[in-house]
Order: sequence, then C-alpha cells, then structure tokens
Amino acid sequence: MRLSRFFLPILKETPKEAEIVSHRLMLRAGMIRQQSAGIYSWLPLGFRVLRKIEKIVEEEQNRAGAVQLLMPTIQSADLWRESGRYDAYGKEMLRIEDRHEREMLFGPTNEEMITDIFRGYVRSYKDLPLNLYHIQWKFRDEVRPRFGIMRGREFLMKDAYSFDIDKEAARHAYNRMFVAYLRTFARMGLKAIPMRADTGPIGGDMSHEFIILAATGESAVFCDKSLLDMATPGLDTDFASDLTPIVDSWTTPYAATEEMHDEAAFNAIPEDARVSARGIEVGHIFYFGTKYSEPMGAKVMTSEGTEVPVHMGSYGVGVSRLMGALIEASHDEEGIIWPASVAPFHVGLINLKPGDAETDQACEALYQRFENAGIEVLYDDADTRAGAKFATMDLIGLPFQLIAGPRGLKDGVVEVKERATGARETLTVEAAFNKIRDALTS
Ligand code: 5CA
Repeated sequence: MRLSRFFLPILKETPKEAEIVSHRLMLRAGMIRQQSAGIYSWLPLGFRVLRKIEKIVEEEQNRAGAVQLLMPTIQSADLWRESGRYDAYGKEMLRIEDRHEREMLFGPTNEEMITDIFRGYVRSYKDLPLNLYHIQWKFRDEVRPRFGIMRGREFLMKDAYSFDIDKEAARHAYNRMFVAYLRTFARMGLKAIPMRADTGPIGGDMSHEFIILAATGESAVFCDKSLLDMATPGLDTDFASDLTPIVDSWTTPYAATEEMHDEAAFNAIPEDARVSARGIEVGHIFYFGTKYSEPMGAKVMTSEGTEVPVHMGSYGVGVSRLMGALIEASHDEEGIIWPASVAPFHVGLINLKPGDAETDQACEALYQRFENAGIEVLYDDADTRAGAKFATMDLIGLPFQLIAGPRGLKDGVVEVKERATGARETLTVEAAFNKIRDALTS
C-alpha cells in the first residue's frame, strides 16, 4: 500500500478525552473515530488490525473443532422472553420497535438465538458434540462506556456455543475452548491468565475469565506468579484427547477476579508468589448446563431413547477490545509496537527523497519485492519531512522500517530499524530485504 493513496489521518495533538494510552494512540494513529459515545468507526489502519485479530481467533476456533456461522445483530424480543432474560437484562439491552410495532433488540449476546437454531434441527445424541460460533457486532448500553473501544457500547465479539449430551461431555467442550483461548492470545503475543470468574447475566456455575495484566485494567485480579511463565499448549495439541491435564495445570495455581477472590486461599501461597494487579478481560467462558435448553425446549434423544435437555456452554472473546489490550501491553513513548502477527503492515518503507530518481527507483523495486513475497508493506512515498515520516512510522508501530535515501543509496545501502528494540542496521538493499523477510517468516 502506498501511503499517498492510503487513508491515515494522523492526529498531531494528543486527544484530551482519552484517559488511557491505548485510546490515545488509536486516536492519534488514525485507527478509530468516535461516532457516538462508545460507538466507533474503524478507519483503515484499525480495520486491518481488527481483521488480523479475527483471523487468529477463527483459526484457533476452527482448530479446536468449533464451526463458524453468522447470526444477525437484530433479534426478536419473543426469543428472549422464552429464556426469561428479556426483562432480566435491564437497561443494558438496546430495545427497538419495528414499523409493525414488533419488539426487537440489538443482540448483546446470542444464547437464545443459537439455542433456537439448535432446537430447529438437532434431535439426536448422534449429532453431538456441536460447537457453533460467530464473530458479530454486539450492543450493550453500558452505563459508562470508556477507554475507547475497550469498553464500547457497540463492540465485536467472537461467541461460541457448545452443545453436549451431559455434563461430562460439556466439560470436554469447555476444556477445548479453554485450550483454544490459551493458544489464541499467545499467538497475539499476549500473556492471558485464566481466572475463576463470576458468571453475571450469562449464568452457570463454572466460568473463567482470560485476563491480561495491565495497570489500566478495569478489574482487580489476584494470581500466583507461576502462571506468568506457563508454557502455551503447542500446535500439536490434540483437541479430541482428554485436555484435563492441561486445564488442571492452568487452574491449580491460584487465580481469581475480585468477585471470586478468596483472601485466605490467596494468603496461603508464599508472599513473593502473590500477584495482586489490575487486568483486562479479553475472554470469558461459561458452562451453564441446561439454563437455556430447558426453558427453550432444546432436547435431544439419548442412546437409550430418552429425551434430555442439552448441556451448553458459551465462550466469548472481545475481538475489538483485544486491540486496546494489545496496545496497553505493547507500546513506548513514541507509539504502538505491534507484534508481527497482528500488525496492520509488516514493513514501513520510507522514501527519504521522493522525486529523486535513484531513490524512487530503489524504493519501487523494494516495494514490489515485498509485495511479491507476500509481505505487507506500507510505502511512504509522500513528499514530507524525514522527521515527520519517522514519527508517523514509530507511532503506527509496524515491526520493521526500511529507510532509503540518496546518501545511503550512493553506497548501495539502506537502513533497517526494528520497532520493538529500536535497533538500527545499515545493510545493502539485498541484505535488508532478506533480513526482514527471514525475520517475518521464521
Ligand atoms: N455470551 C457470553 C460468551 S459468548 C458473553 O457474552 N460473555 S461476556 O459478556 O463475558 O463477553 C465476552 C467478551 O466480550 C468479554 O470477555 C470482553 O472481552 C468482551 N466485552 C464485553 N463487553 C464489552 C464491551 N462493552 N466493550 C468491548 N468488549 C466487551
């Protein structure tokens, strides 16, 4: 992508309304724009990151055996009356009336709708286990939308729903999502800690929140330090196998959110292993048995020929919130530092002297080579000051910068800067290309 043809509305001033660094940086880097309280447009740079996050979430959901579909944002109130949640959900639900005076709502979550789909088709234990998910916009009329997209009113969520014949099978479905979540967040370079959590309006008796430790996190959390160094389950994880040992290893050390905190249990661990911090909830998984299937009549035939309500769980990932969490976890004074897996582009190619024939030619050739190699490059071909170019590249945080100017090119060299470390190297054009390509494909 050529910067001259891209839409990257960088803000010079630090926006006053933004209280936390991720919100400030997303506004300054032209990634999002607030349209109403807690409702944002995703500008091209932000949208690219959102898609990358979605893709990782999708790949890991698919790997764990979940099947993707897409449900609408608008739901009928009648469906929610069946579960009893229409009135219970309160003011957080955005209620709408259509032209026929039918009561509708903008979905804050989809337990009812997925249960309706399930009961419409599935009759037998032979069709289980089943886990269906989608990535769709949700609306919750939060009392205090804040911190930008971190606590929005409209936000993008991945929500999966599992259906099993009994509690034991449902536990396996829960474990699969638990492990998929560990992998998902690790692939984004995040350390997410599963913590025992309250179930709130979703319900159920078993639940974990996946928490990123960050000073600006909204919740107080408590955990054992050992969880910070646990190894993530690898690519070779067999999701059909018994995942209990993995889940046990992650749930045995103490970890709980404020609502579930047990001071005595926490104090029983050695003082130097106690972590009391703040955290950002990027995922939340629930097992709630027959809470929805029973009232909504989602039943299946067992192998013995009896009919039973199906056991369910639901599993959410805050896809849009993750972008804020990623920035909170990885930035410096100059701006964002994206991990390569979610970076909007991999390389920023800086032409220090557009209009200079030799520099233009070298940059064009590099631009094409990167594109042909499947490496996403943002080519700053704009006629602006070098200082402004560097500041913009640092702000938007692409993993590598390749800086080319007439002086270096006279000697056949360019500069490569690694955003995360700030390390700079002067290399031949060939060596610079190879270095970046190898680093991104290793
Ligand atoms: N149906 C269940 C799981 S599928 C559910 O709705 N769970 S939830 O309420 O915990 O939300 C799932 C995830 O969405 C949360 O872990 C959080 O990361 C994200 N989320 C929730 N509310 C917001 C919000 N207002 N803004 C941004 N992300 C949010």
